[in-house]
Amino acid sequence: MTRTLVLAAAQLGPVARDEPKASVVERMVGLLRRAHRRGATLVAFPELALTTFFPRWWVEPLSAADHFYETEMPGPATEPLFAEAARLGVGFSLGYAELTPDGHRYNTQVLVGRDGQVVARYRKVHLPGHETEEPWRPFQHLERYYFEPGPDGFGVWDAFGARVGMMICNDRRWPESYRVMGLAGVELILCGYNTPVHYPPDPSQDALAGFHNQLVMQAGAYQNGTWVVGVAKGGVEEGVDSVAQSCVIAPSGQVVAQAVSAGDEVVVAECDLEWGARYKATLFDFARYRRPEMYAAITEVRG
Ligand code: CDV
Repeated sequence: MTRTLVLAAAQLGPVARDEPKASVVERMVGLLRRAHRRGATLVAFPELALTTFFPRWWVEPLSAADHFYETEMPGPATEPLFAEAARLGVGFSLGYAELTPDGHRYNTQVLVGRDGQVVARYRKVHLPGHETEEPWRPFQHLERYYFEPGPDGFGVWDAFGARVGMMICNDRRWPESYRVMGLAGVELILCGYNTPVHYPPDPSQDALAGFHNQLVMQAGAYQNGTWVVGVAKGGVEEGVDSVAQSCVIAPSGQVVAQAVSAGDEVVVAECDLEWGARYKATLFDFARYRRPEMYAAITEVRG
């Protein structure tokens, strides 16, 4: 039996602080159509795709940033994307800032089926950065001010003929993210990101930003026998350069398709969903070879 999924990473270039959501959605609809023309039935968009990466600024009170959040999905801004995707019969994943009716704020990604219905919602588990303004930084990374850690953990859903999981940006650096989904039989992980090239706490990492981006996703794919799609909001956004390098990684750990620009770009790959089973049934036969009784520290000790 063969199961093939043609998927696309729809990379976005910079989104200015004053760019209206309607304009970003128009860009996304353009990318969706390009992906569809190239045969894709699933399109992955980046983290916080609808706006600039607003955690780079401190604003007080927090409610002054409410316009960056979505209170419904789909909502007025995103309806055109949902409508065009359903018309084309293309599903997608979309990262956005979520403000719930009871006032919770999450860094969220939804998975939308080919009929335009939301299939799954994931709220970012690992929130990087800091909680309060740190004036010494050239730009802020205030995810821990703007969002609460996702309370639901990592899910894996049956969709697009596959076992699909989601993670967001910093999650991709943590092996636990992949492993929890690997244990649930994940075959495809969709990961949107915004990654500044400059890392103020340790600038010696700057030159390695692209290397680390690929390193973690390739390792996670291989060690769990899963496809991984990494999709960036890249380029110089409000003066901050961010890693682009959107890519599709096979269960072998090989990068099979990659963006060549730091702007709006569609990267397409034909994915054999049976490929992962080869790893899961041999070298990474979890049931046969794992020793969970030896790994207790992973859940008992935080750091
Ligand atoms: N949006 C992110 O989660 N960014 C982090 C940066 C701050 C290191 C990342 O892991 O890419």
